[in-house]
Amino acid sequence: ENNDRVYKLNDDQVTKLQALIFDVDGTLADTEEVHRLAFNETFRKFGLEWHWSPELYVRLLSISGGRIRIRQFMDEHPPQLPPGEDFDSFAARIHQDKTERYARMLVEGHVALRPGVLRLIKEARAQGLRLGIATSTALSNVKTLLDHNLPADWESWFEVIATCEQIKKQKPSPAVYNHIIWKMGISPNEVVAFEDTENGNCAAVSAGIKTIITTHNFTEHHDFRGASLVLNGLGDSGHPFRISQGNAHGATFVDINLCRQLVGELAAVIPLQKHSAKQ
Ligand code: XBP
Repeated sequence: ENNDRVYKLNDDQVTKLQALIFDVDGTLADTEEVHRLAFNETFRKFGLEWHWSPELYVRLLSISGGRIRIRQFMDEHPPQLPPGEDFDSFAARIHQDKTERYARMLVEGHVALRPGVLRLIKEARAQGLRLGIATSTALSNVKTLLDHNLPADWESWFEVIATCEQIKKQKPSPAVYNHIIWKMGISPNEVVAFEDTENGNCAAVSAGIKTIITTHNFTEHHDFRGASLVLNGLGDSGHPFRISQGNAHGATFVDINLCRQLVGELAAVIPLQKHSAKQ
């Protein structure tokens, strides 16, 4: 009877999950508050009257990349320039000091990975999935965070680590994601990306990648249109996530199975609804 046949798509018709790509700040770990404190301590050291409150920082996070964030802030709050400096060189010098300060604070603060991050990365590795990092921060900041939160060989876990040093166009541009997909030689619809900001979500979605957003207090109000899931975190067994957008297919925490479902891999068997007699 045709109506109750189950159609199984053959392998080359099914999109298979190949890779997970992680943003860093706010996604792998709750680092934005440490960034904010580092910015403010550096401003004080440079004698600047600037103070980025949490409320102001929420708005400033709409600019990806700390140096550009400082430079744009300068336009509205022009500082007394030291001799021989222009806005660009002064912003770069301030940002360099902030980056060195941030590294110290990250280590002293023992900032840990967000719940579920290590579990998901290990599960992905165990299933042979490829891993990438797509971030607007500096490679040195990624190394500081992961040197203190992952085993010593962690760099070999990530096939591509794309940072603000290689990718000049920052999020919401899709450039960083397009770069990783190209380097990996895979299709964007075989990937799930993890982000925490509107810019990050825009960057991945416009690269054709499904996104899982894990929000925090700096970004929970952001507009995440186009995201597959918006959650308060990855969750863990016994610690279910809270969903604010999207369909988790009954899952209560993010695992590889859920990622496979998001790319459509596990929908390969499409049970046809029995046509009701009265049709
Ligand atoms: C987050 C950013 C970064 C940080 C500050 O990067 O936009 O600019 O806020 O770090 P992502 P820097 O979410 O892409 O990881 O000062 O090093 O930019």
